[in-house]
Amino acid sequence: MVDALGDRIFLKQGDITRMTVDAIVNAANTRLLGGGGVDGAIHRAAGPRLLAECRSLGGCPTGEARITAGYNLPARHVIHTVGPVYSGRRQDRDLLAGCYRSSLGLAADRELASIAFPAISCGVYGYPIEKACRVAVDTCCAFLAEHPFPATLFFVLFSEQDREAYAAYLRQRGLRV
Ligand code: AR6
Repeated sequence: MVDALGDRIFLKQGDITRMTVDAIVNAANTRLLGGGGVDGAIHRAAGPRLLAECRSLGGCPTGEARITAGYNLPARHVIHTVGPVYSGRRQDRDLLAGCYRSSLGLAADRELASIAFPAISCGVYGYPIEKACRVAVDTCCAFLAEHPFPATLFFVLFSEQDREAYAAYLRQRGLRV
C-alpha cells in the first residue's frame, strides 16, 4: 500500500494557481466570496467569473467543500474548502480532516484524475504547519488507499520551510519524496 501511494502523492513548492491539474483546492472562508492569501491569488488568476459562481453557492460551512469551474486558471476546477481557525482544541483536527476528505470526495465523485492542495488553515488561520501536515497526509493517504480517483495528488507549499515540514512527515510515513 505504501509503495502504491508513493506513486500517487507528490510534493511541490510554488504557486498553486500555476498547477495544470483537474482541480486545485482553495483555502476559503465560509462566505466563499474571496479574501487574502491563496484565496485572493486563486480569484485573481481565475478572473471575475469565479466570484460570480461562488456567489451562487451561498457559502460553505467549516470542514466542508464546494466545487466550481476554474475559468482562467490552468486547472479545470476549483474546490473551495473552509479550514478551521486554529484554537488548539481537538475539533481543529476533525474539521481540518473534514476539509481534505470533503475535497477528495468531490474529486472522486467526478472521477477527477489529479488534485492539488495548499496547506489549508496554515496562513491567516494560524494552524501550525507541523501539526496540519500530519492531518493532511494521514487523511489523504487513508482516502487514496480506498479510492482510485483522484489518481494523483499534489501538496503545493508556498515556502521552503513548509515543504520541508511535509517532506519530513512523508519520509516518517515511509513515503518517498
Ligand atoms: N499557492 C500556494 N500556497 C499559497 C499561495 C499560493 N499562491 N498563497 C498562499 N499560500 P491562507 P488559511 C499558502 O492564509 O490559513 C483567506 O483570506 C500560505 O503560505 O491563504 O486557510 C481566506 O479568504 C499558507 O501556507 O489560508 C480566509 O479568510 C496557506 O497557503 C483565510 O484566508 C494557507 O494560507 C483562510 O486562511
